[in-house]
Amino acid sequence: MKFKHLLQFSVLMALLVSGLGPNLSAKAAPQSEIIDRSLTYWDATYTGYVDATRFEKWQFAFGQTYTFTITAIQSSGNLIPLVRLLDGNGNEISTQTGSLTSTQPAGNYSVQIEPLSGAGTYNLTIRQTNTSTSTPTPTPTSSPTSTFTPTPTFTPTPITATATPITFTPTNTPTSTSTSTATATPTSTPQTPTPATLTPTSTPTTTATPTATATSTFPNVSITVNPASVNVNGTSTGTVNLNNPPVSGYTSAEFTCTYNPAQIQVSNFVAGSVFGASPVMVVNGPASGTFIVAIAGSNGNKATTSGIAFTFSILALQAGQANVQCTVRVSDGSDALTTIPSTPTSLTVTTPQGSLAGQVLASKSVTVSLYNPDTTLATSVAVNPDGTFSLSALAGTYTVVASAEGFLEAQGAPAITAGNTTTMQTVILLAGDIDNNNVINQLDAMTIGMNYNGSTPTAADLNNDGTINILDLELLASNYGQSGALAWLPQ
Ligand SMILES: [Ca+2]
Ligand SMILES: [Ca+2]
Repeated sequence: MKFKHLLQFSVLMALLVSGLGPNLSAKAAPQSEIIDRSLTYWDATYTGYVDATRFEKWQFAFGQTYTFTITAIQSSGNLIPLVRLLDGNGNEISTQTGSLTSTQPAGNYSVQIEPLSGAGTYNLTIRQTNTSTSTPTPTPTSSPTSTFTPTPTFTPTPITATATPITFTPTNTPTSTSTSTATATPTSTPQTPTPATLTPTSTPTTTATPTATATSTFPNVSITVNPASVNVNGTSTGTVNLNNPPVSGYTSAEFTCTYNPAQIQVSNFVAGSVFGASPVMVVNGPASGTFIVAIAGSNGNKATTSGIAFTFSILALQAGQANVQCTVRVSDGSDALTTIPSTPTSLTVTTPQGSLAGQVLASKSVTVSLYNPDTTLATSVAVNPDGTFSLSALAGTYTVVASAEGFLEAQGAPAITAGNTTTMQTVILLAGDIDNNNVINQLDAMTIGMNYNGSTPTAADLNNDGTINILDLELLASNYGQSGALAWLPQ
């Protein structure tokens, strides 16, 4: 954690002397007003606003040489900030878009922020980038005070800190049967934060302890989908549960829910029983990824215990994680709505896949390749030593080819269906097509003769023992005259 350092106490005095009047620069457009401001602390974040007619000049002073980086980052609007470093006389030292780094000796300076284009607010920081030769500047060690006239012995806070320590409210509420251990303590460090770089380092995690010894008691909503994973075009049911309503009960609840309409379709909203018999329910939408369900207990019925508020149907359209989240407001009958926490859900949508399996026997290593209808290769796999293989592919019809060097191929056209395994008949490849022209004939035998007792070409070593000889010729001869791919059928 860095601490902010006082840049120079004298800058405040300089400001008092210079007053608040505009200090026009030769760099400014004639019609532009320049607002003087002060840049007093290292690492603090200052906010400002500039447009075509308003520039801001931040004064600061160094008591020694510093290497530093000044950064202006647009925080609203379409502003592209220009950072202009000026010396004590208003002469330009350096100008960069967004950020600049410089080394300057003791003296008075200012940084002028102008729009390169656009207009809007920005966050400005000055950071010391090289402290090796520096005498440490005073370091804040105690809590801030709001007094505007600091003395070197105490430590004011930055004038404007845009990032304040964040207090987290856990959004993942445990389900009704789990221990509520969502005691995520926000790591708001009591030491001086570095505003521009303060990022929450701890995400509140809800540990659903299996050994549930207590039940969450705060009112909340949880959504579940069953099944939690479906294929494209599959369906699931969403259930929205209202948990732990107060004993005095809720008279109604409103669920404003969102989802990605490219991924899922929702429909068929059915009221549950948490509001008792015959609740009155209306549904707005679904449209454009949003629906609103409003349910009120009829004839004085209230939701006093946990239960199902409503269910809905989900049709999966596209693979991925489909989230459904709701903002929930409840009424206790006193004509006011209260928002209660709601835990979103996620439906896993998978692309329908199936498997192809089988066994191919040959004395050489075999590859099984699956081709799409357009003859492009979908996938391929080397068979196991025992000839078995299994591969996965999207549902569809393919051409499957089993091939081995020096062997005629086997070829089939299996259909692969989602979630199923299509098993091919066991096939024995025919040895002898050494030149791979789809026929076993005298030309293949000649290759064995020409390379007799050799080891290459390996296609001629049909029994895969490392030597081309009579044993290979035997294999070839047993299939002599065969041609074409073997028909390979599913079981
Ligand atoms: Ca051949
Ligand atoms: Ca051999």
